[in-house]
Amino acid sequence: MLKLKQLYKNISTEYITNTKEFLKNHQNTVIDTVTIGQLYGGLRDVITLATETSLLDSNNGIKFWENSIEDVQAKQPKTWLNNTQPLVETIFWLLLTGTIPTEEETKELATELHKRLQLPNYIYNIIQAFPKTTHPMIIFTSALAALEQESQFNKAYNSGVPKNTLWEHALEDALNIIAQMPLLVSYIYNYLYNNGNNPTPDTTLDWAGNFAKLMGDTDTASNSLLKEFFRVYMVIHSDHEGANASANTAHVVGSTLASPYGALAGGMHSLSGPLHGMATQNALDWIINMLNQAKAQNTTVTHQFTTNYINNTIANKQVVPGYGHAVLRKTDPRFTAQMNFAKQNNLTSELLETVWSVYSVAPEILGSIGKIKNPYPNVDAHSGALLHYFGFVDSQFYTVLFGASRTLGIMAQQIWDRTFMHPLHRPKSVTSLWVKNYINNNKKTGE
Ligand code: CMX
Repeated sequence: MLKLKQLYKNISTEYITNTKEFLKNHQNTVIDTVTIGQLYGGLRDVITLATETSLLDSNNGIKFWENSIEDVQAKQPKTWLNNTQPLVETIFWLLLTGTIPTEEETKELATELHKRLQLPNYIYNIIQAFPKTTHPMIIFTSALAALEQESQFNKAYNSGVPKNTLWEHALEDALNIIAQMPLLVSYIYNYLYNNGNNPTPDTTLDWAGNFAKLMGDTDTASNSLLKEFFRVYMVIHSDHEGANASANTAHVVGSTLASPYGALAGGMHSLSGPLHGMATQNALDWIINMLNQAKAQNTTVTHQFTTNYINNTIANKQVVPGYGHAVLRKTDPRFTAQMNFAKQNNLTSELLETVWSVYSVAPEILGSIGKIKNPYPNVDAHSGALLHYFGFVDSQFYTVLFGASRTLGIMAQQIWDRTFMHPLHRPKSVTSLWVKNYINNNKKTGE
């Protein structure tokens, strides 16, 4: 048995047994209430899910189990690649088991993923059937939905396996999906932007190193800058607790016992909205548009220019992409991690400099508007400028890259969901008439 599977089985069995035993006498304990403001306000702060893989703190950002991004960077095992950034294998291992793998375990997982690195031919045909003007997220989500044909989970369910073994089949699908991701994403990219030229995979590398190669990295060093970039990029985007829009969507779909492929396809549709993952595309386009406007006016992006540009965006009833967050109330550590990566590697470009100069003034400007709860940048404010630096200039593709990374967290969550045997996710909704009656009746009864 794969060491990851054995370890997960041991850890999750003990964890879930202890948790269920602890919860047995607390079924009616109240930990949250809902106000009318929250009911009509996207359920902000309402606890609706228990998800094990990560937890988001409004001031300190994401922790994968107990580990911040910096902790993962500090604790990662030494590997055969001379890398400085943590590997996808390391973060997936951590998300699934709450432990940091050894070098040997990392290598075993990398080898296992390479063994599963293949796509059925019909997926290539489906991708090629799309006009090249199609948004890449439409191609990506369509391909994921089509790949459900390969689901081992569905086969097992339909053959009548017991419910308490479904997690094993979710794990099978998860490993296949993660392994397939570099081929799927690079194939879409090369089809749309690289005349269909697909580099050969390099299975001596890790997941992200091989992905960099498939995306055009010509530097053969195992720790080339692009490989290191994709390592850190994939790690920081991998998971953002369970109730963010895409993971939550995947949770709901998976709770119907649709396969991990179906859950992921649903989650990726959710990621493709401009208030969520599509903000990564919009944020770079917004910065480029600002630079173009400044150039057209023979000026530079001064404090006053940025203020006017932001105010115009708001006056046009649009959002400033890459700023604000439903949970975070400080600068997103994922923004900082990318800025640190760029500065530590002496990366400079007009776009990077502009992202940093906007960061130095935008929080004050956005804060002065009054209504925005978090005037600080989120992850999406930065990633586009770095991707552009590495030659990925087609911003429409950025959400697909975000999706490839978020697959890691969503897959780990699906496996935990099936191991916990969480039931169908089906909360209660009410009508506004019901709400009015409830308020009126409570007033009458003085409650
Ligand atoms: N620019 C302009 N207005 C903003 C804003 C921004 N960046 N962020 C929030 N606001 C506005 C809201 O639209 C809302 O306005 P109305 O009252 O007129 O409807 C008001 O400020 C209050 O919103 P909030 O409570 O601060 O923010 P929410 O929790 O409702 O929304 C988010 C959070 C992320 C959707 C919002 O900040 C936003 O639209 N940001 C820009 C898009 C973005 O970067 N999304 C990516 C988030 C990270 C990710 O998922 O990848």
